Amino acid sequence: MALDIETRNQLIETVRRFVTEQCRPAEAEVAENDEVPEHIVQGMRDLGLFGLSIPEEYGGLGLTMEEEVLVGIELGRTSPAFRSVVGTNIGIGSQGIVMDGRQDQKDYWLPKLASGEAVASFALTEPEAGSDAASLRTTAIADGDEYIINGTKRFITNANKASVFTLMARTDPSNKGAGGISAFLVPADSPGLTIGKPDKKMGQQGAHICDVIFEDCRIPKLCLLGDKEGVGFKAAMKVLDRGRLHISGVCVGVAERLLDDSVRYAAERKQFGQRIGDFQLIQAMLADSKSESYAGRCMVLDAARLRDAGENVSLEAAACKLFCSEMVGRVADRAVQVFGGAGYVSDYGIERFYRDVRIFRLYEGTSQVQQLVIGRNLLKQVS
Ligand code: COS
Repeated sequence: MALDIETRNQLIETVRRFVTEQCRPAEAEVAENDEVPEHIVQGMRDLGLFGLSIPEEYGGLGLTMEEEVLVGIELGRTSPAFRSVVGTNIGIGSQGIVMDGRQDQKDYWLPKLASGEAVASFALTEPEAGSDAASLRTTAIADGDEYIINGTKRFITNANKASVFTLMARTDPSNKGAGGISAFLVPADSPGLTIGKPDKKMGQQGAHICDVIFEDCRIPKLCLLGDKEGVGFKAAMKVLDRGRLHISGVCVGVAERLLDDSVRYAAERKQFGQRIGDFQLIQAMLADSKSESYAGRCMVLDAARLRDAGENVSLEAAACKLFCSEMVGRVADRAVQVFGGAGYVSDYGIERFYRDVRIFRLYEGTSQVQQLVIGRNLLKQVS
C-alpha cells in the first residue's frame, strides 16, 4: 500500500538529510579508500534502506515503485557507490525471491535482506554471456538431493559482501536457449564457491564487482528458486524490468546533483569581470541539463506509476533506462565543461562523477539492449 503523502515526504526528507549529512562529506574518502565506512552502512541499515522494496511482513518498508524511485533519486544526489551498498538488496538480488520465491525462501531470506544483516547479489553475467544472457553456460545438474554447479559469473556487484547469490544456471544443457535456465538461491558459503578479487574499475570506487566461480559446487535441491526448473531466464528479465526503473531514478538524482553543483559554480566563478552564469553560452548548457533531467524525472515517475497500477512496463522501463542513463552522461559532460579546468581536477569531484555515471549505460542492460527491448515490444503491439 502506498504511504500517505505526509509519511512519504518525511521518508524522502530523512533520506535527503542522510545523504547530505553523512554521504556527501565522505565522497572523497570513499573514492580514496575504495570502501564505504561501516558507520554509514550501519546508518543505511538503521534507515531501512536495504529493505525499501521488501514487503513489510518481512521487515522491509514495502515501498511502491513510485516511492522507491523517489528514494532512488535522493540516493543519486551523492556518489553512486553509496547506492550500490543497498542496490542489490533493493533490486536484482532480492526481487527474484519476492516475485518467484517459495514461502520458506521468503521467510528465511527476506527478513535478513531487509535488515541488511545479509547481502544478496545477482549472478547472471558470464565471461561469454553478457547482453546475450540466454546463452549462459554455467550448469546446475541434478544429482540426487542436490544440484552440482559449474561455471564462472563475471562483474557481480557486491559479490565480496554477499551472503546469497540469485544465480541463473542451465539445468537442461540440451536446451541452449532461455528455457534451459533455472534460478537458484546459493548461499555464499557453499562448498565449491569462490569469489575472485574485486576488479579495478573506471569509477564508483567503494562499490565492488568480482568473479564468482563454481567448481563442483553442491547445493541442496531446495535452493532452486520457486519450485519449477526452466523459468530462471524469465525471472531474471522480470527482475531487470524493475531494476531498470530504479537505476533510472538514480540517474535522475545524479543529474540533479550535478546540475545543482554546476549552477552554484556558475553563480560564483567570475571571468571577464562577471559571473560565468551571466553568459548565455553557460546558461544554454544549464538549460539543456535542467530540461533533460526534468524529462527523466517525469518519465521514470510515470513508468513507476504505471507499474504500480499493474501494467507491464518492460518497454517503458527500457525507455527510461535508455534515456536517463544517456541523459546523465550528457549532464556530467556539461558539468565538466561548466567547471572548466576545475572540472578535470580531482579535488572538485566533478571528474569523479563523470567516470561514475559511465556504467549506467552498461549495466542492467546496455543502451543497445534497451533499444532492442523497446523495438521488439513496439513491433509486438502490431503483430
Ligand atoms: N518479462 C518476462 N518474460 C520475459 C521478459 C520480461 N521482461 N523478456 C523476455 N521474457 C521471456 C520471453 O517471453 C521468452 O519466453 P518464451 O520463450 O516463453 O516466449 C523468453 O523470456 C526468452 O525471451 P527472448 O526470446 O526475448 O530472449 P533473448 O535471448 O532474445 O534476449 C534480451 C533478449 C537481449 C532482451 C535479453 O537477453 C537481455 O535483456 N539482455 C541483457 C541482459 C542484462 O541486462 N544483463 C545485465 C546483467 S545484470 S547487471
